[in-house]
Amino acid sequence: MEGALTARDKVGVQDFVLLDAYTSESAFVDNLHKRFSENLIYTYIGTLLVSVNPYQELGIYTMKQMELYQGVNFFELPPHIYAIADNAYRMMCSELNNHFILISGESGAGKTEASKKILQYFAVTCPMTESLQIARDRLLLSNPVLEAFGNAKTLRNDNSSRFGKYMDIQFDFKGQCAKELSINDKNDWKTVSNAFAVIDFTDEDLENLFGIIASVLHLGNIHFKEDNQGCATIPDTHEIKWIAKLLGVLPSVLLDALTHRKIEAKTEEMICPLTLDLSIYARDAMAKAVYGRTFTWLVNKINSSLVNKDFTKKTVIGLLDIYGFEVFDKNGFEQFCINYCNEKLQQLLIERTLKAEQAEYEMEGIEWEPIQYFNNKIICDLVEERHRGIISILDEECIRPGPATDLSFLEKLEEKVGKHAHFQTRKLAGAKGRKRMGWMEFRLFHYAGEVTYCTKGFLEKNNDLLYRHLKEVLCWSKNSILRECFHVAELKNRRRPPTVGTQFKNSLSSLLEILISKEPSYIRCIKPNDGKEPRKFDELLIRHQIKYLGLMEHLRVRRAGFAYRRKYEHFLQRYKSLCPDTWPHWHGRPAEGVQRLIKYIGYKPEEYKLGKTKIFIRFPRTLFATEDAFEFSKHQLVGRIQATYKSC
Ligand code: AOV
Ligand code: MG
Repeated sequence: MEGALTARDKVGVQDFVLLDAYTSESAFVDNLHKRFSENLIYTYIGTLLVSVNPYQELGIYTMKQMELYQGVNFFELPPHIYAIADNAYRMMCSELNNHFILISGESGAGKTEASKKILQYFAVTCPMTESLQIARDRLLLSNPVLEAFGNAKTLRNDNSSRFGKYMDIQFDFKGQCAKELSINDKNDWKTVSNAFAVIDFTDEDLENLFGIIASVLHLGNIHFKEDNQGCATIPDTHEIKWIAKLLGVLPSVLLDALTHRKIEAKTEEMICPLTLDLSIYARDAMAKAVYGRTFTWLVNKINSSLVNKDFTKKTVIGLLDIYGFEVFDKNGFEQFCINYCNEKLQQLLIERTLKAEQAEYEMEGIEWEPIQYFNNKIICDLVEERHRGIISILDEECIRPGPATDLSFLEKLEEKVGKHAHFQTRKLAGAKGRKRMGWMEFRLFHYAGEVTYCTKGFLEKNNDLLYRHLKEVLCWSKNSILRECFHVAELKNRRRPPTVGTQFKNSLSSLLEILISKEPSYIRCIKPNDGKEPRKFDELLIRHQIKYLGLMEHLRVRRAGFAYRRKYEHFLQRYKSLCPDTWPHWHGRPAEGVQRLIKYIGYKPEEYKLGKTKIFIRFPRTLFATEDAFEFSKHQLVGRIQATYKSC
């Protein structure tokens, strides 16, 4: 009917590939907005899922929904995170290869929630043997435990992940029976303590663990004073006594280690007092080392409780929920690391998406025009290149003899990478209407936008050295967790441990190695507003995220070649009712059936190409028309069946 609103006008299209004005960012935003207003938070770009945080419970994660999506072809149902999970699972089963689901987006966009939904979906819908159920419960319960220790409230998110989490979900093909599971991931104390019991923690473990956490809190309360010689003292030893008791060390030894430093000359050891600043540094370094290593211990402990030896075939779906791109008013070393990590993941996405697309056309023998895109490798190199990148420059500044400061590091940066197209020095800042930079700042042009970093604290955070004296105290602690975290062997090792920046770079590179060997699925999360409010669609904020998530680029890539591709079998299965030759059964080769079918419904040569195993459709309108015809024929069929039934 002319003039009437179609469903598409009201709720938008469920796949951006189907947008007529697909190059227009406004059309993209408009489609997202329409859907968001209807509480439709999920939209596809091909097989990539775009998700907008609703900041409210929508009732779309029920058992019923899980059942609905189980084993159903990807495009047959409205977009959902369950479809992504199910698709990855089915591909893994049919191709017997490993997959990973990468969830990205800025802080508060809904990444952690998305990863939990996927985990729950697998837990509920995947076949399980008895012994696997135990492993599954442990995996699910590791979430609240890790969140209790690894998350924090930030300006952007009340439950912000401060650690990157990658987990492999292993699947066993022997099992048959999925049981319902009650899932409670509320981050409250009861859940956490319950979870501890399931993941094999003894009472002693817990006592030691909480002793450590309490000691870190008490460490923050220690105050130093300066004596007449400029040396640090601790006038009130009340806190020291508590910490010593909690950690199982002698109070006098701890006090000594917080205010003195051991220096080794060739054959002898000298003890010299620390200044006020150095004592504060030592205290903070101790708190960080104790908390950091205990967290690593916790992760290892959980991992060992998850090891399952019962698998016949081990294929996995990896789930990566990582801290999102962060821009605050003041950005320090932590934001620098987080944003570098996001830069690397973006690179992976670009390479994998474009490469995969290109490889598929090649494999299927289809010609296509390569597409221009911004490859952010140049920014990754700026940060991580050996000897020349920012991390290397920072490391050099940390180890070189002589006085090095955050400012001298900044000067080195300006000298060595000052002319880089993605770096801006203080001197150039303010030009061309850009915001002026502060005295200690530099600016990076990330793929996601510009971020101004303040170098204050960079050296100290990168060094993060725990004085030997304090290490000794911790090695001899009576707390068994701490003894596992701090080994005496470490004291004998005179080599400097790698800096925090380098450790981060290395762990990122091993993560990427794991990911590169697996088949990817992507979920891109968008935060609709800064106020954590439901139903509020802040267009400016969303446009910015669309840009830096590279969604328009991704869409262009999907559209540059062919909007849709489908295996001959699947295409035929869905649309066979449209052609008398193929309905109700086609006994020949599927490719031939598809040829008959599209000839019958009148596809023009420029509208499609036939690959080796798939049909490629260039324009969405072609698919629309086919889909509409299919819907129409379905109603007729139903009508016919009803009519027959009535006449009986
Ligand atoms: P993040 O993981 O992307 O941020 P979260 O997943 O923690 O963000 O989401 C932030 C908050 O948004 C959650 O605590 C929920 O209140 C709400 N939320 C997110 N997704 C949904 C959903 N699908 N349905 C309902 N509410 C949702 V960070 O870890 O800070 O980068 O570092
Ligand atoms: Mg998170």
